[in-house]
Amino acid sequence: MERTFIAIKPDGVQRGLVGEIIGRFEAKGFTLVGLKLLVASQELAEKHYDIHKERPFFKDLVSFITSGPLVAMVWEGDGVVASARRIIGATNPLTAEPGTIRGDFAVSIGRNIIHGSDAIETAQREISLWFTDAELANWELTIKPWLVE
Ligand code: D4T
Repeated sequence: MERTFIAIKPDGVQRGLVGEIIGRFEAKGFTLVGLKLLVASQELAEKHYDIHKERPFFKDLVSFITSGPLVAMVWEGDGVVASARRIIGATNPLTAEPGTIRGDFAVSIGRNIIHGSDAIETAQREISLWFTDAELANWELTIKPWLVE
């Protein structure tokens, strides 16, 4: 079953949007299989954003993401990786569509509230970076027949 890594960044936590964001993924019909609140270490943040290490915003990005608690999650469901990206909206919140999380709650690219894996392979890498196997629950929604034909 497909899984994706979602993180509510320190700005989303500080702004009291944890419940709202989790609610959107729950209401959509995806399954929460991993959840924890933590302050990311410098090492973890640098590994997570390794792909951006040569970019001018890398230092600020790592410093922001380690600046306070974030909520790390793994969500499961058919097509969850691409669907979560649509629920989240464009990287720049000013161009993110209304109805998306960034479109509804953010105005700045450096404070865009939430992260979601951009591809299935990225999701696998990020899930194993942030979670151990023992921290992930294998379970099925009992209402699944009401969600999936
Ligand atoms: P993440 O990875 O946080 O889900 O964001 P995206 O997948 O939507 O966007 P990204 O990888 O291109 O950027 C990662 C992260 O860096 C911040 N950022 C990005 C920034 O501060 N300045 C910039 O110019 C860009 C491109 C925002 C998200």
